[in-house]
Amino acid sequence: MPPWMRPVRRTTGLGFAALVAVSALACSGDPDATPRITPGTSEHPRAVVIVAADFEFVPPVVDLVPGETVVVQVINGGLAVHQTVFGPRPVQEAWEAAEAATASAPPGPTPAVSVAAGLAGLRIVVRSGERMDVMWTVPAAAAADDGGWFVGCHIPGHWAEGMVVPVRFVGPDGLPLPTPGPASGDTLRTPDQEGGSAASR
Ligand SMILES: [Cu+2]
Repeated sequence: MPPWMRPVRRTTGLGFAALVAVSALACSGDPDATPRITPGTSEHPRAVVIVAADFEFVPPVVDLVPGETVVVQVINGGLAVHQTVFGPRPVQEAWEAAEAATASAPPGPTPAVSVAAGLAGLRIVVRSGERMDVMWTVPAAAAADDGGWFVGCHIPGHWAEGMVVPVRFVGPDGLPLPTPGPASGDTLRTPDQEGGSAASR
């Protein structure tokens, strides 16, 4: 083996070890393992990074502290246009219905759509390969909304493909807050309610 190859091989080995360590952390799935959150403020907003792919979000759960100010950083690592809509079920349902009308739109920029005032939530649309940063203050009473909050993509078909992750509200102490029960009259199903498969609506 020529000498110049050795550093490469050693680097590869270290990289694998590091990857295993990261995977073990990522797979723990224990809510108590959530790193302690220091709530963001308007002067020092906390970064909340979400990667959109075709067709899923990372991370699988988004932690937020009610009342904190964050900078939501959405990175679109996919080929399609994606969006993050933060909000409770009525907000998700409003955008799903509004954007369904664009399903047959010709290729090009996302058509302008809107929902009723009060149902907008926080919606960030990001094109392939781009990143959008938006400063936002989480509503202080958000954790009390029936059915919980979600981060979803409502480009037609994307929610059903699995582009929805739950929000886990946590207190300033880093411990998850009690989750309210399911909302009555839900019309929008999350993939986990469909037995983990892509929903068909
Ligand atoms: Cu999407």
